[in-house]
Amino acid sequence: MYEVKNFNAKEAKTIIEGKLSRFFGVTGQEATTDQFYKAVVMAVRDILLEKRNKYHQTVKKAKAKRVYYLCMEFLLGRSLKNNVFNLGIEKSLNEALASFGTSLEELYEMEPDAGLGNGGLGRLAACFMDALASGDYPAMGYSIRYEYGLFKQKIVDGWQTELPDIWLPGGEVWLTQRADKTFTVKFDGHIREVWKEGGMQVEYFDYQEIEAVPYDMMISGYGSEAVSVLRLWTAQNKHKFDMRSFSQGDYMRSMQADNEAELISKVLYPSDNHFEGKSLRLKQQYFLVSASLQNILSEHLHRYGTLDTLPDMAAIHINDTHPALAVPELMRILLDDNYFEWDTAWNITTSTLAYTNHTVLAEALETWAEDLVSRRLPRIHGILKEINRRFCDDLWKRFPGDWNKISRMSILSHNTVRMANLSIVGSHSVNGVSELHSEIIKSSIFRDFYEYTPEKFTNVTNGIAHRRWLNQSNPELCALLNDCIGEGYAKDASRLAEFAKFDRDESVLKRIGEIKRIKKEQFAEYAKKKQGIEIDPNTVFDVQAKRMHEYKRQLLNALHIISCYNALRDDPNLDVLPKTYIFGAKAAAGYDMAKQIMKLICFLAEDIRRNPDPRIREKLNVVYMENYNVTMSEALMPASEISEQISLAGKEASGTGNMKFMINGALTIGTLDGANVEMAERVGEDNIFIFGLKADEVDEVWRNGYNSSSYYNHDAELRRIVESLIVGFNGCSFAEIANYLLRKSPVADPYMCLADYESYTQTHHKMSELYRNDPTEWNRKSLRNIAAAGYFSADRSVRDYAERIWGLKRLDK
Ligand code: 26W
Repeated sequence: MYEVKNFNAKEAKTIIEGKLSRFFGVTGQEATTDQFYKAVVMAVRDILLEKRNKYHQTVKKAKAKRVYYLCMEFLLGRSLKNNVFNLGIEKSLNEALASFGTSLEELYEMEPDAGLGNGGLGRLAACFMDALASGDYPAMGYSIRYEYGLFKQKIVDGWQTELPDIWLPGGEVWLTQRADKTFTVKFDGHIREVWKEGGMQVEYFDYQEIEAVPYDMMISGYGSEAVSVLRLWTAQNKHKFDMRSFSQGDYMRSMQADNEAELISKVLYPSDNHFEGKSLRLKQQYFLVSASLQNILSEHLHRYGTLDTLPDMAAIHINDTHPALAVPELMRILLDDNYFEWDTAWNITTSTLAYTNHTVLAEALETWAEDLVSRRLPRIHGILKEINRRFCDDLWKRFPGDWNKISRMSILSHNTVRMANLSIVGSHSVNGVSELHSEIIKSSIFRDFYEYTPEKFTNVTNGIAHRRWLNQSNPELCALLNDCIGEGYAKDASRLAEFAKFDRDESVLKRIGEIKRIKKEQFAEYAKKKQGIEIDPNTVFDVQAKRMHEYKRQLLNALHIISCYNALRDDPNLDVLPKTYIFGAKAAAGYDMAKQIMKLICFLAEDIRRNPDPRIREKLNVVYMENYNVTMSEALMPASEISEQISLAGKEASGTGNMKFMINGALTIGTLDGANVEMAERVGEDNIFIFGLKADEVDEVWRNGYNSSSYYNHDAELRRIVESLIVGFNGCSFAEIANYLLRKSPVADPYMCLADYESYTQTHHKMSELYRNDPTEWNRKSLRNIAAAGYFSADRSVRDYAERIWGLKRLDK
């Protein structure tokens, strides 16, 4: 294991003073907190660089295979705490900082979140970078250095508005420009086929050139030798500044090319599970893929002198279909730049690439308009046509005459390019992200492909960076764990299982309750400071935190709260368990229904807050946390007692928030969807609260024609809730939502809130009863959840990928 040498408090102090003086011209007495933050980051970066260089030598010497993880999103959050923890330099730094009258805790607050992602897919990629380094796997992530990450959410009168997320001031200290690794990416222009000595060659002319300049970020492993590198590309105009226009006084024109080029890495698309065929997004995807592949291949060539061995030395991962142009781009580089024969090039391509699917929602599946692709990327379009021609020939041989099947599987169809089909055809491995999800893709969206090449399909259940979500976010719980089972679980999460032995130890169970209470108080303070909102830590914290989406059913949660509110309005003396329902969620900017649901929750919250009867307010509180992000999540997960994982079964590919709540001891109320299924298997069904239709039942109800009104007609409680929606909250009617649940067309209640309502409320009642009547048993279940959460560590996920998909070995010697 790598140890940071000579980094005691005295040495740390000298280094920090050196940075302060050289970069800011101040002494430790004069420096601001922001200057301390930057000085410490620079010191940590130096350590990371040294560790990385050493590891790099080891990888080189061992001629080890590497993984390259291509992803449009990395939702990193903050980095300082994670790196300090993983490098084990917390104590020295804190001692050094104390002598200046500051502390790491104070500096952590100076760091903006790097919000270069929307939700689950992006956070998973970030967790994987950490786990890869901790598992001593040689890994590099590739993405775009968006100038603006996911928008900052402001809620005005219940309505979400989006403000730019300015993260670079404060975030840029983590980035090292690598101008020496700049590549050129070409767009537009035309193709001409010409006969040359070696045969027919393709000439590409009149193209536009964009420069891809990389910025590297380093992520240290924990208790390991490795450092992962995340390389983020920035787009620049290759032909800097149009001097002629400028000197002719046409300033605007001289800037135009710069602006157009820079637009590519300007902003992250704030959309999650919804595809929009925007030209700029296509350009972003190709920009990422082309720069990354040029980089990977030129380094491979430099190292080994041939590209024949690429599949032996490199695994390139396509994270969802967003980087699927890696398939034709890799072919292009092999064919046009390195003169490979088609079949050899195809063999190398498919042996190197692997693809993970992260969603089954039809509206998320990317299909680009073929004429857009042919205009922006004419050479790539030509290669796509040839890939498809050969693929359809193969299909014709396997399924002669089955035109329907062939047209379903075709990559090009009805003037669109189907990115999922392309990803499957161009990869040697296709996986889903939970057992259920991996089964669903085989039997539904990718069924034809599964029947064609069953050996490609596999599952890797998602996992979380448990050191971030447990060790760093919940030191109080870790102190208890350390007392009971030692500290080994930080390195090996499966050792959390040893905690189960304490499930009859009253003092341990009591401490679990006390720790939860402390985390709730801390969160209440945080909410007060952030949003001026009062939360009573004596109430149960019931939390739903994730992107706002119909399929995740925040609306189902709201319907249940409305019913509780109605009951309390009928009888304010009702003897119920006092609860605070906490929501955190951003909606895609153009997603109206999601914004309507958000508004309902905010207005409901306000209505309750303004209720004149304190007996109601004491028992029911609803809080909508503004601008939910990674850092807020780190404060929220440890404070949660009930975790809402209530998507319509079959729709949530995995979920990873569910795992973060679980490892912090929250009890889950959830459907048998995504990874909830495996959580239930591991923790035992007595320790999780499962409700609602199962995935196959959902399909069946759907096949027989789902009729939400039948539930409405048979359930007086539901009728009362819908009535309340129409009457409204805080002076605003939500008749539109009532209509959405019951309308004639388009289909009413598309995510079946009404079908699952009864089972959901009953399960809530069961949980409340348990909490009130048997707090010890509640804590026991909490303990069992913590003990069973080890499997859901990203360390285990990346090990699965490494062994079963990438063919990587860990390099810890
Ligand atoms: C093209 C628009 C778009 C953007 C993002 C479509 C789809 C996406 C992502 C694939 C959506 C996403 O984040 N999916 C989530 O991935 C997580 C990690 O595997 C899973 O845990 C979640 O269940 C899944 O919704």
